[in-house]
Amino acid sequence: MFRHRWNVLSILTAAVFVSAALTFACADDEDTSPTGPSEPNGQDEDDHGPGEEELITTLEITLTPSGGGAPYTVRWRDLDGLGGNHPVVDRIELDAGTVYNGTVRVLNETESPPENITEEVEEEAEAHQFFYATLGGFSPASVTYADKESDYVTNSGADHPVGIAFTLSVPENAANGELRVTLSHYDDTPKDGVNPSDETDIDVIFQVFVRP
Ligand SMILES: [Ca+2]
Repeated sequence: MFRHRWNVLSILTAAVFVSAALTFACADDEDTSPTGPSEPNGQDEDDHGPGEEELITTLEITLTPSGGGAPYTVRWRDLDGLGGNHPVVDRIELDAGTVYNGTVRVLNETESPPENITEEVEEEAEAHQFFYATLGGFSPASVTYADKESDYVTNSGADHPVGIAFTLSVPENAANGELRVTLSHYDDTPKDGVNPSDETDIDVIFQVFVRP
């Protein structure tokens, strides 16, 4: 009898611990701020409202030297979404002393054919913005926006950048480092063109190799 009761208590105790662990896991998942201390972890699982939740498996950047040259495409790809297998990430290789015209695309490659989610970002240009951070030895490089909301939608109010098109300037003193790309989604936070939202659709880091 005592043994049986102890077993029930053990199960209840275990259930409490499992429940607590799940609660912590959920709290961690919500911390996807691009400026926060959390590790970049790809797409989050926030509910963007009915019909708006999209899986982003792939972020693709195409860079073309502004002085001429072939376009160059790199991909961050995580086909099974958050968790599971690690993302497969191309290394970005650039030349010092070069300016690149850049574009970004986000895709859901679990669909066939792949769904181009960039089109939804364009349709909701006033509620989205890509942010680019140059990190480590690559921090002398800089990204400036090369688009506006009015390029994609009939704009109301201030005409903020969206960041689907951008210019990447790699000066002579830029070295190896990282490029972090985040896509902010503005549901509750007002978009001001400068500050990221507390809601992040995707958050990825590329290693960057700079040829001197
Ligand atoms: Ca994964």
